[in-house]
Amino acid sequence: MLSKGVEKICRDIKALRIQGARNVAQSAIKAMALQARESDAESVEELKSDLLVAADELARARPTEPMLQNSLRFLFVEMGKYKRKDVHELKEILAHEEKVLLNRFSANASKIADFGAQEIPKNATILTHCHSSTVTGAIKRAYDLGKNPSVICLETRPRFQGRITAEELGRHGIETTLFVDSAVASVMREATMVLVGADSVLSRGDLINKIGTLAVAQVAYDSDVPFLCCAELSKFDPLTIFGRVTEIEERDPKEVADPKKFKRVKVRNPAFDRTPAKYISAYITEKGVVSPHAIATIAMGEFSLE
Ligand code: RUB
Repeated sequence: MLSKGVEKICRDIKALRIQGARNVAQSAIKAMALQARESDAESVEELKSDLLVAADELARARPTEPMLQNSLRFLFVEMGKYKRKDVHELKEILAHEEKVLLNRFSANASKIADFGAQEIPKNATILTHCHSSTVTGAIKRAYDLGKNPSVICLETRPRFQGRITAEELGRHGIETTLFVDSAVASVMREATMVLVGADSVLSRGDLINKIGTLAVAQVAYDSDVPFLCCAELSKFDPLTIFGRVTEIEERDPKEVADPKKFKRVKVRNPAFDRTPAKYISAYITEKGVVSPHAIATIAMGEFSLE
């Protein structure tokens, strides 16, 4: 049976109370450990079936998140490596693997912050879109190293995650300015570089990220402003190598406009868009700065398809 705690985490992910690919993946791993702790299964088979139900619910809470799916897959692969004796032992394995994965997430975020900070020139103005914990980590690291960055945040309609970025960076002491999304073409000339996060990285090096990222990338390209993406390699979607087409999540139109006020208007709310590799100068990963054309090879070396 699904634990109440896991049900709540799924609801919070769907409602964007937990947002950003990394936070979603971290919460899902914590949810799996919670499911194991709270399960009253009496046999290993029962516990495994509880865990599969939880993993399925979590994976479906945000379908466009390879980091979530890869992390859940990793958990089951690791669990399969142990010779299980009883329910108690399996629960301990889950608790141990939760720690391993969470530590890996934070170590990788820290490495990307280091590589990202290296890429940020002194006194740079960085334009960013939405809220990526990986991007804010890199900008804060650059600031802590005395590079004096300033930041242009786009608000990111309809849920305004850009405001979360602006507030977080402002609190850190970084000079931050908030703009509406449609100011991107006007304000790009003030930017030294663009830094965005990733939800999914595809086999040809294309990027899936918050809706509006493609427009930012095209404007950056036309303005000769480098467009870099901070992405842990677990954002890579291995199934795109075999031709899987990434489906873009369409969220409730109510997030955009109240349907009662727009009775004869169809409102749509795609959550993400795809930025082709040709607009992307480089990916900043935990292994270093990588060209979009090399990212699939490097990512595939990092994790298996089991
Ligand atoms: C968030 C978003 C972020 C990526 C990367 O969208 O597009 O850029 O998820 O974030 P939403 P991170 O708010 O819909 O989840 O670097 O924290 O993984």
